[in-house]
Amino acid sequence: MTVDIQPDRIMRELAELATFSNASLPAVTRVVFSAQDLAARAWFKRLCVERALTVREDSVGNTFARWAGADPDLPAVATGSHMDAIPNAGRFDGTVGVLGGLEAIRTLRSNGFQPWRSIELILFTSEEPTRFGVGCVGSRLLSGSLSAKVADQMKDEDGGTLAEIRERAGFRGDLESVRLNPDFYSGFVELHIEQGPILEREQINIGVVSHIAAPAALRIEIEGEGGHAGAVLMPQRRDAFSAAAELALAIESAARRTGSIDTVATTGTCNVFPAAINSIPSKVQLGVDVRDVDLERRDSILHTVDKAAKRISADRHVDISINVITADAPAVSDERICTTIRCACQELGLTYRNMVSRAYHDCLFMSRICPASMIFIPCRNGVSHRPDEYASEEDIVNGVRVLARTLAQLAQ
Ligand code: HGY
Ligand code: MN
Ligand code: MN
Repeated sequence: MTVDIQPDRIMRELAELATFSNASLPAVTRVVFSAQDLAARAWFKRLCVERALTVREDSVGNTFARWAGADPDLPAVATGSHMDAIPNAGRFDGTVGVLGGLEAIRTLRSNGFQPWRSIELILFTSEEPTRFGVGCVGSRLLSGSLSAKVADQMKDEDGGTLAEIRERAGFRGDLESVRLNPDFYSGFVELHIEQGPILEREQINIGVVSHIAAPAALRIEIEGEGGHAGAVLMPQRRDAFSAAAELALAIESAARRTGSIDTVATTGTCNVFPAAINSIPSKVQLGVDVRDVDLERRDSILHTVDKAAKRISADRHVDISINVITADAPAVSDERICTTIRCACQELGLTYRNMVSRAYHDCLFMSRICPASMIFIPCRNGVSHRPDEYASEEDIVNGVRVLARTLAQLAQ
């Protein structure tokens, strides 16, 4: 089966999607349920309707575009990704999987392919943790990995709850209804940029994702004592920021010391109060991200963070509280789907290799309810979550061609 993708169409759509943003190009900012996100969703739905796909949305805004198969009662094969983007991001993270999925479906259809199983393209809500502090909200709810009640009470930095914000965005109904049964899909494949340097460095066309690393997110509150930066002498201080800095360094050194290159830890956010140059910080809030492909090693870091916090709290007479926001298990891809992806690469004459995804994706949660895997394409210098994130037309087209063949094979 020939799978001749129209490069200019998907490149044009990726460029158009990048304009739905609160940043000036090449940067993209598209926070979930912002006006830009809602405009991008409406644009995407129009594309799906134009392609005669049946579109539905659930009560958290996950959007499903279905190509009915010859036997519509069989569990469908699914693909998809996200369109929300963190502040000052690039334009390929997530969007290649959403528009690439649409392009794969259009191409199969125009080549006269008729799937036996339906093929469903999913646009997941809130893959990025930007607004509610939790990543993959849509796919967590869909897979039963996040309680509907807890989700609806999640708040953004203005104190708005998910319940209020999704309602305002037009997504009503009980969040419980988002959850899908484990046998709802027969398989899921996500196309995504690697967000790392390996494929480009090794000059390999396609990554077949065998594992997705186990992510954890912590919110750490440190409370000391404020005061005048000139009048309070050093021995009397209980400086919350100095304690936070010591803890951040302890977290970094714990990740460096596990003996494995697969352990990573990042203190990504730091809010200081009252944030005045001549006032000793009385409160600090840290956002910490810890990951590893090995669950035990990832959890050993969480344990080390806890111990370091107790030591620093005693040494510096500050209070430290750690709130584990999420701590997820890793995902192991389905071998049958990985083999199907590898066969597609061979048929297309593309080089490929197995690899770990160090970023998390909606596929991490889809793997909780159906066999799943991912197709990676190279991105320039491995850069992502930055305006200079870039994937070439050739690599995007390769990824879409492999996805199209894989979906066709799985939908037989
Ligand atoms: O953080 C991640 O791994 C994903 O890009 N949201
Ligand atoms: Mn991302
Ligand atoms: Mn992503």
